[in-house]
Amino acid sequence: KSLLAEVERALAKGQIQPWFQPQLCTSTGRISGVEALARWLHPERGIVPPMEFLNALEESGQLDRLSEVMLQHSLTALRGWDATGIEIPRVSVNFSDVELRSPQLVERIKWELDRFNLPASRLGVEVLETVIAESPEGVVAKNITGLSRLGCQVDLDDFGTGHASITALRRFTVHRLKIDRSFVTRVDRDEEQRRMLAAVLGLADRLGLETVAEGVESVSEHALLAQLGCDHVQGFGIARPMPPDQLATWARAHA
Ligand code: G
Ligand code: G
Ligand code: NA
Ligand code: MN
Repeated sequence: KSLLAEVERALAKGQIQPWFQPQLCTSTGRISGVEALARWLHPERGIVPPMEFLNALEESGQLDRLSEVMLQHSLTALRGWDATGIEIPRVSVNFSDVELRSPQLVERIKWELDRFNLPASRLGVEVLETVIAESPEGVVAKNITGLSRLGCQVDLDDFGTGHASITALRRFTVHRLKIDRSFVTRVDRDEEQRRMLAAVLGLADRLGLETVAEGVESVSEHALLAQLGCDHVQGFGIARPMPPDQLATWARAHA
């Protein structure tokens, strides 16, 4: 049987769900948000990472079904954390370029937020830097502006690898740059790497954008990022992505 048929069945059965990875504010040390990352909880194969099924869904034009599931599970998790007094300011969901070209995107997200009775400020949207590098005008820009007007925070993912121009950064209403893992790795041990990172953080600062470092794997990387003025940190060194109940336990212990 084909991978696609299997993925579709898994989606329908609820086997594909978000896990959540926390982001910490470097100045307060508190949780500033969580990123929702798709996981296929396969009955035989265990946890299947998104790289193994995203392509199949994209090729068959079904990424919108994934984001529907991701959005619904993420907002459900947020309501659950709220109900038990765990402060998670925001959950961020990844949207692919395909979805960012959907004319119904903003309406769909607004409808889900209303249905869950959550303000748009509780939802973050992660878009790849390549998305704004490719299409500075048209429906993608309209959607990003629309989401921003709605009150969602827009994060530019994998920043530094996607060749977005400074002009595009200004034209699109993005709020935060997620600095790609490749700029963060070994930053505590490599002077050249540190200069690159400082340059990216300087650029973000001048443009009035907040920064999130991805792939923070050690205490010394975390400390250096804080020292260099990076606003938020995310990575295995803080916590791995985890299911909602584990995230709750982690957040409680961390508070
Ligand atoms: O979680 P992991 O490191 O395996 O994720 C690998 C890639 O898959 C990352 O680039 C991440 O942005 C992407 N990804 C994870 N979940 C989703 C999702 O729900 N939708 C989309 N479009 N991409 C996702
Ligand atoms: O492209 P995106 O930023 O969405 O990718 C997020 C992916 O990166 C997640 O799937 C997550 O599993 C992975 N990830 C998160 N933190 C770390 C880390 O500290 N090191 C590495 N190697 N991968 C990480
Ligand atoms: Na992401
Ligand atoms: Mn990224």
